[in-house]
Formats: sequence, C-alpha cells, structure tokens
Amino acid sequence: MSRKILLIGAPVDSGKRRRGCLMGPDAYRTARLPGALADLGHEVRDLGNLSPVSNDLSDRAGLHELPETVGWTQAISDAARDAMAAGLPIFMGGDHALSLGSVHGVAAHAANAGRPQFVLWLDAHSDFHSLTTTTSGNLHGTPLGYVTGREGFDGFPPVGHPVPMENVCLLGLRSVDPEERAAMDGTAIRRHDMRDVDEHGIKALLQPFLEKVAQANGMLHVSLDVDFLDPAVAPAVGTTVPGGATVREAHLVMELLHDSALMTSLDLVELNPMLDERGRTAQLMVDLAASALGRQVFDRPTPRIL
Ligand code: HAR
Ligand code: MN
Ligand code: MN
Ligand code: MN
Repeated sequence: MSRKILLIGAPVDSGKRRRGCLMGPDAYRTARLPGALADLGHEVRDLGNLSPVSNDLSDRAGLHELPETVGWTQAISDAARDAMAAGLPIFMGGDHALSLGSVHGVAAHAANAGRPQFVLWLDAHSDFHSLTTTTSGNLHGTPLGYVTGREGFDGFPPVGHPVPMENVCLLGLRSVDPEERAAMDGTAIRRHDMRDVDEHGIKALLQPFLEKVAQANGMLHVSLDVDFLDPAVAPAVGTTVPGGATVREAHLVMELLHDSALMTSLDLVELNPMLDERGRTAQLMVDLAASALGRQVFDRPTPRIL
C-alpha cells in the first residue's frame, strides 16, 4: 500500500547533557531515508526542520534546559497534529525529548478522530519520569510519563488527551530507575525487559499488543530509540546499555508492524552522529524505517496479524 509520508526534522538536543543529536535529521537525509521510502512506492515529502517555539519560562533548578524543551514540545506537537491530518509523519530526531511533543500531538489528533491512541516504545529505558522524580534532570527520560498524564509537568502544555496506560507497550528494557519502576507498578502498562525477549522471542511479546490495537481500531505511534539496539550494532547513542536487541530482532519488529498495517506515526530518536562509526547506526535506523514501511525480500499479504 502506498502511503503519504511526511518527514519532519526535529533537531532536539536539550533533553540531556551530551550534545550531538541535533545532527540527526541531516544524518538520516544523508543515509537516504527519503529515497529508501520512495523506492518502496511511497509518496515522500521532507518538510525540513522545526525550531522550538520561544517562551518566557526560566530555568528550574535540577532540570536541564527546561524552557527550550517546552518550546520544542509545543512546536513538535503542533506539527504532529497538522501532519496527522495529511499522512504518516516520521519525526527525525533529535533526542527522546522529541516525543514529549510528537505523542502529545498525535494523541490530540486521535482524540479528534474519535480513535484510541496506542504507543509502542522501543527503548532500553522506560522514560517514565516526571519533573519531580527525575534524578538526572535530563528530560529525555520523561516523555512517556508526560503523555500518559503523570502529575508534575508544570510549565509544559497541558495533556488534554493522555494515552491510557493499558495502550502502552515497552519493549527492550534494561535500564529502569527505581522511581520509574514504582510509578509503573500497579498500572496496566505492558513492559518487557530483554529477559522477556530472550525467553519468549520478540514476536510473541509484540503480537498480543498489535491484536489489541487492531481490535480497538486504534492509531499506533511507534517510538524507536537507537539504544533499543545493542550498542555493538548501533554505537551512535549517548546512553548505551549492553544486551540490546539484535539487528534481526529489530527488523522483525518493524516487519511485523508493516504486516499489521497499524502504524500511523514514527519517531527515530537519540541518534548522535558524533558517536557513529562511518554512518552505520544512521544506516541501520534508515533500514529499520524501510522495514516498517514494507521493505522485504518476499512479499507477504497485508494487513495480517499472525
Ligand atoms: N532514566 C535515566 C534518566 O532519567 C536515563 C534516561 C535515558 N533515556 C534515554 N532515552 N536515553 O531512553 O536520566
Ligand atoms: Mn528513550
Ligand atoms: Mn533509551
Ligand atoms: Mn536491512
């Protein structure tokens, strides 16, 4: 199925201390993301890069670059809403603070369309902090807390359409802070660490979630953090954690997403080109996006959930 894909550059670099994610969008362009998707028969438009909306917030003790991150959230949320009305947006990050805005915006669109929003979070980290629980002060560790409606996001745009906990699935976890684990305890968030992946296989974890999205006629936002992957195959990220997904596990997730025909928006986040080796991580992320949009050796009928 040919889709209208909107590429949105969001060079967010304020979500943590180590700089470099601002080069992500151009790395994806250089690694030929637009061409790879056009080769699959899609109509691809690169909308260029966003900038943060300015505001008069002041810095807050213990939080890194709060005003700039709020400015990004507003800009990206607005762009996400507009893009959802026109096609399938791919947000080219930028660090994971990008998703404060992308998920905020797509969830508002889904609510308007009268459909439930679902989120698949592919990440070593749960990113479930609030502004009051983060110990690092790095706001890339907070987007999932924000969009699910956790308290304690003063200064950020209000979350009018929180994503229900039971509509969220995290895959690939291997670094969860005690405050995050406590906050997820007793919620219906689906959370799978790498041990689950080892024991059951990644398809068995993903499939029930996709079935739920399909049954609910939901919209599905996918947030792909580079550190979902093992650092041996994806070194270009500031927060490497050993023991991540293999190249094939990651491709299989993307291929199953394509088969399901359920994905309605995608984030590519945390790529830091300064830390890459001859562009291999950027290239892998482009190849994964291509898998999610239909690249395969032999055609399979879609949509299908097996
Ligand atoms: N939980 C840690 C913190 O809050 C690490 C967060 C790191 N997050 C990312 N994105 N790299 O997943 O600081
Ligand atoms: Mn993340
Ligand atoms: Mn991460
Ligand atoms: Mn490939």
